[in-house]
Amino acid sequence: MFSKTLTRLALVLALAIPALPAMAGSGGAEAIVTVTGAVSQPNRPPFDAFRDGFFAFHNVTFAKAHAFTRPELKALGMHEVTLHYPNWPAAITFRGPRLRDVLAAAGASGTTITTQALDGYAAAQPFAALQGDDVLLAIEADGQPLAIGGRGPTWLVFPPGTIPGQSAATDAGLAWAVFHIKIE
Ligand SMILES: Nc1nc2c(c(=O)[nH]1)N[C@H]1C(S)=C(S)[C@@H](COP(=O)(O)O)O[C@H]1N2
Ligand SMILES: [Mo]
Repeated sequence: MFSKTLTRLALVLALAIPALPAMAGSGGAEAIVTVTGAVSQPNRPPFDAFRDGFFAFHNVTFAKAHAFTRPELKALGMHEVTLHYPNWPAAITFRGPRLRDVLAAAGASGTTITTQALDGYAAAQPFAALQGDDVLLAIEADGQPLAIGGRGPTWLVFPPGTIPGQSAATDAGLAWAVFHIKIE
């Protein structure tokens, strides 16, 4: 009877232990944005030249990084902001986590935030300027998930006047297709 109990215990452990990393991690969803550099809460290995092929393409390397899946971003708390820059055809209602909550989850601290997009566009902005309530790392626009090929996977959005010296005439500095956020 004792050995039967042990057998059951071994079976339970054998089933449970492989499940633990999946439970603690992404649940099978892929990372869509990665915060690299000055982050105190890394959740993935350092840059690897082979595995991290798209980072390598952009000459991005890092020792520490925290990668976020879409469900992880949603779990940080979804917020809404409606913006209409003059060079847009209409107002857009964005939803996503606040950038500051993304940064906090990664343990990011520094002076400069560089948001980098799939096309190579990169906007470097003061860390302090992007801490506001209406600075979102948007993952939805007008109720639709931001997609690759559109303006996704994420779009850094904020109102005119967020960045010192920012022009209200265009959305320059609002990086779309963002996959990488570098903290220095
Ligand atoms: N990924 C990406 N985001 C970007 C840009 C870009 O070239 N690529 N250009 C920036 C600038 S300078 C402007 S004015 C706005 C609008 O650029 P668009 O008309 O190319 O969308 O997006 C900003 N975000
Ligand atoms: Mo621009």
